[in-house]
Amino acid sequence: MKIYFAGSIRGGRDDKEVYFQLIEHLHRYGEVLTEHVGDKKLTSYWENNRSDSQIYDRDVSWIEESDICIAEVSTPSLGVGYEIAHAEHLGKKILCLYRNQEGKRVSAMINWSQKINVVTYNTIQEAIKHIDEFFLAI
Ligand code: 6IA
Repeated sequence: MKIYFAGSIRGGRDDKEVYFQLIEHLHRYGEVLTEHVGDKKLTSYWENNRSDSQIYDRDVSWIEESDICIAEVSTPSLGVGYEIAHAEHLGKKILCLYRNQEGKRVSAMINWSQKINVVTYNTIQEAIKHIDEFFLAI
């Protein structure tokens, strides 16, 4: 099973610890193609010397080769939204995890797509339970 995990990079790294923990958990289900999303040293400014074209081309081909796309969408990110739409267009199974936050709501474009499974959570344990249920159901 190849898993494409999406999480904010230039959109902001406030949830990097969450990404890291979810990716750790996803290892039990397969190969996570996008480990770097959970890299705690990666900031929205400093990346390595990859050009945007290299990032784009590699990520698009990884989405194509993945079996499943899991996105943590609590921190809004243009790139994550793009990846979700691309995965949806390719007919991939998609799970979006959104942490409940006072005064905020997940984008209607994600929440209301009939092809995307959107779940909300309060704790990492709840998010992990959602992931387990998702894998049980597929
Ligand atoms: O708009 P954002 O930067 O927040 O978009 C985040 C999404 O785009 C993530 O889910 C990634 O899959 C993808 N993405 C954005 N920047 C990179 C990147 N930078 N590398 C790979 N995917 C990226 C270089 C990081 C370096 C450790 C190789």
